Amino acid sequence: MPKALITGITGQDGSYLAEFLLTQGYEVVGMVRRTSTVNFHRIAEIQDQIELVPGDLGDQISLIHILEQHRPQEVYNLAAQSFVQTSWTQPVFTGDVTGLGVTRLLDAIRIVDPGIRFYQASSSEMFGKVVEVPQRESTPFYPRSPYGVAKVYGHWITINYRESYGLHATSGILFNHESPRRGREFVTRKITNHVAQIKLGLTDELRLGNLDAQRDWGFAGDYVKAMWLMLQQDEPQDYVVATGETHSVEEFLRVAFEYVNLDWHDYVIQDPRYMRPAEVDLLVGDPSKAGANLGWEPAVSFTELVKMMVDADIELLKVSS
Ligand code: NAP
Ligand code: F7E
Repeated sequence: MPKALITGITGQDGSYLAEFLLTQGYEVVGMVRRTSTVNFHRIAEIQDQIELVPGDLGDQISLIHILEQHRPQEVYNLAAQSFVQTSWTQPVFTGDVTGLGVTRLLDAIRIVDPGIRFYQASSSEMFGKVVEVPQRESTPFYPRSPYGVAKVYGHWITINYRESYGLHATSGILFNHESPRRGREFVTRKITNHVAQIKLGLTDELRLGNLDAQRDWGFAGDYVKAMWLMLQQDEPQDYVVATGETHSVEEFLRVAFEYVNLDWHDYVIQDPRYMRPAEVDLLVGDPSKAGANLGWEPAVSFTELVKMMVDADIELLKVSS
């Protein structure tokens, strides 16, 4: 039975990837960091089918021990300080975990077993102030936040370990992907959570920042399959994973509110607290390489994604109220 280690298993993508790998017959080991309160809600349903081990991307000894003890054939590095806004208030921490953490893990692999196949969660935030539309694997990077800068470092150190030590190390340059398990601080989930609250009479306002930003939003459940496909290839290569469509925050708002027969103009307040020091205005990926080499394509459309998230948030609030 193949064995995979997932860092960031308690996050959105980690939980979907763990479920997917279980369906592929994998033994799944998840690295979790010590927290004062247990945060296993996303993996609660599969907790008895996976093994959770303590570790932290900031602590290289823990990474070496985990690899030595569990001997995975594949490592998926999904752990990161992943919230762009927080990266301005915690830029050094973000650089340490999201950037240097990749080196710690790659070097642990080099020391323990250089035959391990490695996946790095790179990001469309590396394209930032875009120099080409749509963005593809060859598009130059121009990150616009400490998070984006840290991801560029993680991306290049992955390439460097591949070229220096011959590791099967690849990066998926994933564009925004969302789901009912998305953290509530990200704009899509913030919107669908508030639409549900407003619909159920629990609040009457939604405070947001820049409504003009455009993103290429897909469904996380589709995107984790691309991660796995990348590690099944003989030759390690980097891939853009995206839908090829872009939509503004305002459009997301409109579709979400219209779905429950409300007009977003009646509830949304623009609040400078949610504006960013530097914005990424337009992201749209070209996933044709992933289509051609991996046979990957997204299954869930933009409108289906918005409706899925609104439905799930209404259901969640009904159950908890
Ligand atoms: P997420 O929900 O924020 O999950 C992040 C995970 O990283 C959590 O499990 C978190 O653990 C863990 N983590 C944070 N700091 C850690 C540390 N020092 N040591 C060990 N674990 C740590 O993120 P996501 O949306 O699933 O994204 C997964 C990865 O893809 C991230 O690297 C993200 O930057 C990247 N990415 C995401 C997107 C997207 O649109 N979702 C797009 C491109 C790239 P706790 O639960 O303990 O906090
Ligand atoms: O912002 C705007 C905000 O925080 C999207 C992460 O997964 O995807 C994610 O990063 C847009 C931005 O995601 C609010 O200014 C307006 O333009 O949902 P977000 P993100 O910054 O695109 C990439 C690919 C990653 O790699 C990251 O890890 O929405 N926006 N008003 C707002 N954003 C938030 N969060 N909150 C607002 O109130």
